[in-house]
Amino acid sequence: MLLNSSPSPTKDLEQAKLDLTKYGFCLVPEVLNPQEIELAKKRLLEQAEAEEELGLSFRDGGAEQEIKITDGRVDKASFSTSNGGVNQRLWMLANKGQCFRDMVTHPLVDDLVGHVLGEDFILSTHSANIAKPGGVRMGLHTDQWWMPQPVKAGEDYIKPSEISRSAASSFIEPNLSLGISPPVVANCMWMLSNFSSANGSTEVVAGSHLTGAHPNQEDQSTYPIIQPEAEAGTLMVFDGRLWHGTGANTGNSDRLGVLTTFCSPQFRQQENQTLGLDRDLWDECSEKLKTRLGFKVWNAYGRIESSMDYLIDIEPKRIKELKPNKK
Ligand SMILES: O=C(O)CCC(=O)C(=O)O
Repeated sequence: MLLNSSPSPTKDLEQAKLDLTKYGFCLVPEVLNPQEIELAKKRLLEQAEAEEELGLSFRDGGAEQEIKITDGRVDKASFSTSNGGVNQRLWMLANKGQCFRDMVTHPLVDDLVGHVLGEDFILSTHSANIAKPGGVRMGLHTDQWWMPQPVKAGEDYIKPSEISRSAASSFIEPNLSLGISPPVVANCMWMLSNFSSANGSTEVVAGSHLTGAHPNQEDQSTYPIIQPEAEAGTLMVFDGRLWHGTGANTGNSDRLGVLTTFCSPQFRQQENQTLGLDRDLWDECSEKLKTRLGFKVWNAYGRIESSMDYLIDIEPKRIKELKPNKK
């Protein structure tokens, strides 16, 4: 059932877990103190400016932005200011500052993401979204749109590799007698500025995580969308099934948010954290961070050779084609 109310920000973690279960999200205020907010903001804005200067900046959310498809592939150049992009996205934050790496291993993440996914989970994507004035609604979606729906034994199903972001009708109106999929993703939004409906606070539909349905991509006008208003330093944790998306920024200031998305260890990470990690950071990564980045073998998955290896190395020993010496 879709709800028309929002949980209040709370520092009581038991209440936050109840909120996550009921509403699909919770808000914990003052998780980052004023110094931590300033540090993360400074690092983010510096990085954003440098990426812009170097032509590396990724922009979306433009009202007139046209996403070009060339030879069946999305043209990367579509995501630029010259093509009408507005909101600036920064990816692979694990490489871009200690303040961001600290978010991945934060004790509240253990507790609240662990409440949704269990003890073992890995970083799927660590990104920032600077929602800028003029940016339009992203549109509601879930963070596990690719999750196969429950099916009746022996009946036809959508082949897993053919599931698309545009949500087939069986995803929009699922057969609830078959049950619903559990969460396999949980997301953290670290608010680095005050979030309001004017500056594009994340749109959410409370209770949507328990409907088994995905939002209709064509028409979202009837959904009871809420935009939580909260102070900088607040952490919003949400269930991967929750309908959500960036709101339109109709104000005149940037909304700064960092999204740390986790998935359970049997799913593919959105950013390739193990290949993408800056090699120079390896020696300073704690075992906990390495585990979160996906270097820990999970029930023999993610290994290179022996399934008994606990962590894989960043420069693993690769056993190549061999021949015995004796012959
Ligand atoms: O920026 C936000 O508020 C949410 C962003 C989001 O939903 C996404 O990037 O998938």
